[in-house]
Amino acid sequence: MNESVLKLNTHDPRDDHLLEEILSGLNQEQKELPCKLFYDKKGSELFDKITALPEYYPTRTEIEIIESNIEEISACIGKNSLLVELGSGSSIKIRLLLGGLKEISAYVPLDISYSHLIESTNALSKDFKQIKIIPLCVDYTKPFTFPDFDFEWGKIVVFYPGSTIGNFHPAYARKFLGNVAKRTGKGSGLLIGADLKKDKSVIENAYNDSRGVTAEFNLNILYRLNSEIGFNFDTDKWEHSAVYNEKEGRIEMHLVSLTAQNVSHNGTRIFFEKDESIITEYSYKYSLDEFEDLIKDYYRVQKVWVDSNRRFSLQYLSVI
Ligand code: AVJ
Repeated sequence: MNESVLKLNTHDPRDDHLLEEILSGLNQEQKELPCKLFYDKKGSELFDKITALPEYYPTRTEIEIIESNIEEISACIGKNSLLVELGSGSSIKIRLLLGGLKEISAYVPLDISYSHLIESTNALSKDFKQIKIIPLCVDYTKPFTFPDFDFEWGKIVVFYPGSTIGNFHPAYARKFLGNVAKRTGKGSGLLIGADLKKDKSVIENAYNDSRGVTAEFNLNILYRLNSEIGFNFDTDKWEHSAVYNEKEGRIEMHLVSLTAQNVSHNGTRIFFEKDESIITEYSYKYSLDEFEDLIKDYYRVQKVWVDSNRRFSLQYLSVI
């Protein structure tokens, strides 16, 4: 077994209150389910398929930005840094980064899923034998402390790719990034991917692909609620919908009820009108100015890289 896996915090911090969260979301006026429910094994596979779709530009574009600017990115990260990734790096992005960086002190992936963390750590450590990898099993949205590392490092640089920040309401995103800044300290870095505002049709097509993979990804939530939580959703009576709300600057993913119907859980019934929807995800898009405004209380923008179509941005921010 890989030695670094032994250093894992073996407590799986997955939310014990998931059922309460689900039920309270389904009791709201506008019903809602947490988007973290997407990512079981099936959902993660579907997400990987999404990232390869011709319409889904974010992943491909961010990879292209990293590839074309690796020297500058590497210079921002600097030598001897502790590279901390929010979410464990199973993706090609962290591989590109680790392959292009000057000596870093260690790579520290944080992930809520213990098994995901072990898998990606094992895979990465085979290919990057010279890099110290210290996986930590934590819910990075909750307060946590880094262990006392028995080696020196220059500064902490947090890597937060994929425009995952776009899944939070802006007010929460601001608070969350503020907490990251407080935890890492003045002078630390944040290398973050943020999807940009652009033509509505480009955005909507990315979430309504012609092969229906995103629809399958969205509906997978209902299969999970049935098999893991004990709901009885009739999955044939639900439809995927994704619309760009221009005023709010966000994609809204919904599951739409095709008929009036009841769904029950443990004797509790939840009623849905025909055409009523459950919101499963927001994906906020920012202009560069809006994004700077979001982070300016905690960070200074040091560098912004965008693709030639100005669809996506990768930014290096430093904690002030
Ligand atoms: C990469 C997780 C931020 O909002 O684009 C893709 C997930 N949802 N298609 C995004 C997603 C539907 C996604 N994140």
